[in-house]
Amino acid sequence: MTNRQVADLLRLIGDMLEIKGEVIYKSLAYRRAADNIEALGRDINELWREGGLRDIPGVGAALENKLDELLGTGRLGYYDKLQEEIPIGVVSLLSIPDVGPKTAKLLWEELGAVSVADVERAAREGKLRELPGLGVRSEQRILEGIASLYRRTTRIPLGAAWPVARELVQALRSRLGIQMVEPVGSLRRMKDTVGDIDLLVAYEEPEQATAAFTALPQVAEVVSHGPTRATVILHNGLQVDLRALHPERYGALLQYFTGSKDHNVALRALAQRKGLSLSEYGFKRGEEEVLCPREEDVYRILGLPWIPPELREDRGELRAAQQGALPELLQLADIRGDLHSHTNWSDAAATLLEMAQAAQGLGYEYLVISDHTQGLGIANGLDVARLRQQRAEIEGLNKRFSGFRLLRGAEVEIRGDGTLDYPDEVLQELDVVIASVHVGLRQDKETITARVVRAMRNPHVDILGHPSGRLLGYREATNVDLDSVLQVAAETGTILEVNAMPNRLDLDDVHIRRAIELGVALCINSDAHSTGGLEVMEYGVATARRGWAEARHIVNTLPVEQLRKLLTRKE
Ligand code: DGT
Ligand code: CA
Ligand code: CA
Ligand code: ZN
Repeated sequence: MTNRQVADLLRLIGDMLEIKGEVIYKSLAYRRAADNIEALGRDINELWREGGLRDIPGVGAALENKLDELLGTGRLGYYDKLQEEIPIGVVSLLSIPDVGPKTAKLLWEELGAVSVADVERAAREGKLRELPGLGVRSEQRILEGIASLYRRTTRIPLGAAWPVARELVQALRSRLGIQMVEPVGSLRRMKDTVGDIDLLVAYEEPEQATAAFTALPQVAEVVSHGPTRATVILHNGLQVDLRALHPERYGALLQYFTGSKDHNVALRALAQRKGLSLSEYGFKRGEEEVLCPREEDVYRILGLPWIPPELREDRGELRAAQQGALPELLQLADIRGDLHSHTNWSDAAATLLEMAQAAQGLGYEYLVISDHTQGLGIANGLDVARLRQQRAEIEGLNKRFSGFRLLRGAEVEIRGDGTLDYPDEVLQELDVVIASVHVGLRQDKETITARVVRAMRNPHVDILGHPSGRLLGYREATNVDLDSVLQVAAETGTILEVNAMPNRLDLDDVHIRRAIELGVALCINSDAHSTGGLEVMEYGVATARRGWAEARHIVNTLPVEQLRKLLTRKE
């Protein structure tokens, strides 16, 4: 289980206890522990193996026992018991503004409501006003709350959804020997956030597949279940839609459910111009059916090459396909190294050697160590003396490696006025300088843009880290004018980072594409704060693919000597 999953489960328990009517401090304790686990910055499983769970603020003996059970077995008896008392759907009522635990309990006990939709229906029928303590006004407020909830939509970061989908796909494969099962929808298109997890299965007996799916141990609640489709909520709160069908139509349905809607609309229009009609079941020419067992068939019948899912956003991919001008997209295997990582010299968990070994394990030829600098006190940033000590240790380690090297770098703070946190003579000693903004994020557009541009004009700055500063689902991008940043990057030869952390994915796909058009060099970095953190590279690569990136656009596909030459081009 990931930290996020553990945290979500603890929050869920907090909510359930509140609905149950337990004393409030119990719920608060679970929520506090959840926040601290999410903010841990290292893998809770590692901490657990080291016996260090009690180091997490808010985790005492009782919670330690529960976490021990959860991390060891993947299950929690306490939660299972709570679930028998309170359906997960009742907890989901708390997401309605103005509905607290007492009201949720009331709606459930009096009206049997186990979903937001149930409450909406009851409110429209005027049933809420009848309940004790509620009235016409509260009924109205709850309806308004539901409307605002639908507008707000909480989306899930790709990096949180993908491992869950992979696990489900594997479970279906091993249970039924189902071979044709794939994530579809925005997940297959590798969008930075997804609304839900969509899965598609081809099986001779579709009903068996949907039944097997709803019986998976990951499933907490079955929302709906028919012969060819099912919608469930998992223990971690994620919603999964599954469609199952006979294999002969798999290609057409795979294409349809991958989307996007806009891509599909454009594809159907193209079919119509060719005298065909295209639906999720395949093509029709008049009354004659043309089945598509493979997805390639759909595109082939329209005279097109297969289009990678990441490009299917109706952003010119059909025209490019018609002209034979689709990009040869970057692949994870093209990546030769990682240009941004942290160690226990600043705010991360692993040692230099551990990070180097993990990078070698991924087949990398190089890893840049880029710890935070002195100005970022909360991250234990390095002053110049410690930076030089670290450098000596890196040089010592490099003598022991063959076919791999650590590069000396730093993630240097861009101060409020655009000056950097180390003097130029120190920056010049480093192989790689990443300049990043971590504080003063709320400056107005003009100020923050001038600040970033000033840093980019420093000849020692190689890379601008996480350029927009967004944190998905948590913080909007800063006011920085990315168009100006892209222009200056092109002009100065500054490399822009695609930060692969699942809550960043920054630059995003749209700006990656724009950067490539302007001839700006890009790199994709994990920004790892633990050895496992290196593995998020795949999400950065996926985002770059959505921005039409080829290997030649990404500098960390270069062998180390060519990379080092490139890194001196500004100086
Ligand atoms: P999401 O879940 O908001 O991240 O986005 P999607 O793209 O996964 O959307 P979702 O889950 O509603 O539907 C999955 C796919 O099914 C979608 O990408 C295309 C197809 N689809 C769903 N509804 C429609 C529709 O009304 N028209 C067309 N053409 N395709 C649809
Ligand atoms: Ca979806
Ligand atoms: Ca869906
Ligand atoms: Zn960093």
